[in-house]
Amino acid sequence: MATFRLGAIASIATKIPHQNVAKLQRINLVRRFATGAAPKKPTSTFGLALKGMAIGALVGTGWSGYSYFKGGPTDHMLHEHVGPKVLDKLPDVKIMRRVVNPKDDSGLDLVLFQFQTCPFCCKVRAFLDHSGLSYSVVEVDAVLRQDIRWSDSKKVPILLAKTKTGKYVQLTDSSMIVSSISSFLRDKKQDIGELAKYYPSISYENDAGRKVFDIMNKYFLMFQEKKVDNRTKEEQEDERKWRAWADDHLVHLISPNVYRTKDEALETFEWFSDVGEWNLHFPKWERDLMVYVGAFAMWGISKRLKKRHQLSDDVRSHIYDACDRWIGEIEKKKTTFHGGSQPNLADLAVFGVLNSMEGCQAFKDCLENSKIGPWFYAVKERVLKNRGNAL
Ligand SMILES: N[C@@H](CCC(=O)N[C@@H](CS)C(=O)NCC(=O)O)C(=O)O
Repeated sequence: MATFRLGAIASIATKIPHQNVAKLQRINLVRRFATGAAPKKPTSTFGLALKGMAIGALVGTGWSGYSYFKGGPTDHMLHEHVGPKVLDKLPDVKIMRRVVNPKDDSGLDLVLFQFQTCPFCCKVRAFLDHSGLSYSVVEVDAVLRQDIRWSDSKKVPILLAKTKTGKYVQLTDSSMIVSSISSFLRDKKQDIGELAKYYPSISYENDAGRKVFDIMNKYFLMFQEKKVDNRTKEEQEDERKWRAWADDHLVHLISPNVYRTKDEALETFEWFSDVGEWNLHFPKWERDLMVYVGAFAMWGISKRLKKRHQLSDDVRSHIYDACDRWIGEIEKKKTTFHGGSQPNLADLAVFGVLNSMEGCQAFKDCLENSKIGPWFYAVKERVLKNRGNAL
């Protein structure tokens, strides 16, 4: 295997102490669609099945939610490293749409498993679109998640990428996806399957004594040749710092804001349904299950998330502050983007996270009450300009 460098910083995966990984990388946002009621009174066998499913979703996800919030014994080995999974062929799933860019010569044949409005998935799409890559999309049912049954990781986004051997490597975690594909694009002689090995999944014990997983080196780019990144070490560090801020801080402000009240939660899920075209991709009962169970559950869960992330009841003020802090950074640089005249990976991360709530009242309020608008639309313009054709 070739020797890779971690960007300009001389540090390799195995050299980062586990405690630091634990300290650096926080628990990710958990969105379990835990409880809820079906919208209609079931009368037929079909109705009973629907009711059964809703109860199943309630009990099953309620139990996982309970276990998550309670924390559990650490019955597995801690600090285990697990490399990326490789599939001989693509799983048998329904591709719902494709983004095709004739200029894409990457050969990666990407397949993205996603929820259209999940902030982590929006981040990945912003990056893929800005990079002019072609990809296929599988819209995963957020409640039943049948299309990722083949995967050990039950979170989205998941990206499958074709390796030089013709097999598909499974990339999990939005920041790992962005870093590994970005490293590949800077030097396409590399094999994405080999690159992915530099981002192993590692388990560690969080402050609550619970075993959690994270991906090592997820904000680092891997190069064989120094010349593929001409930026200074400080610029690269700054990019990593703000990418981590998007994951560790900004993203936690989304749920408490978009599910602030029952009505806002329902409005948000109706918007999810529209942009995800749930009425086209799922039977009506499944679409309704996702909207009503999802909205009700997330309204409840967002209150716990608000507490967990120590947000005051005025959740809007936190997101306005975050938007203005981000813009303040760019104003200091006196550039259009954080990356200068072009968006960098931090711009795309922050844009992607905010983009996930573009249709929600919370975003409209941000436009009115913070300075985020001009930067947001400038990034959006770049992303759309480079994006392939959506088919
Ligand atoms: N660190 C992960 C977080 C992904 C994540 O939490 N995705 C959510 C959707 S927004 C999910 O799939 N949650 C399902 C679950 O936690 O079971 C990333 O950056 O991709």
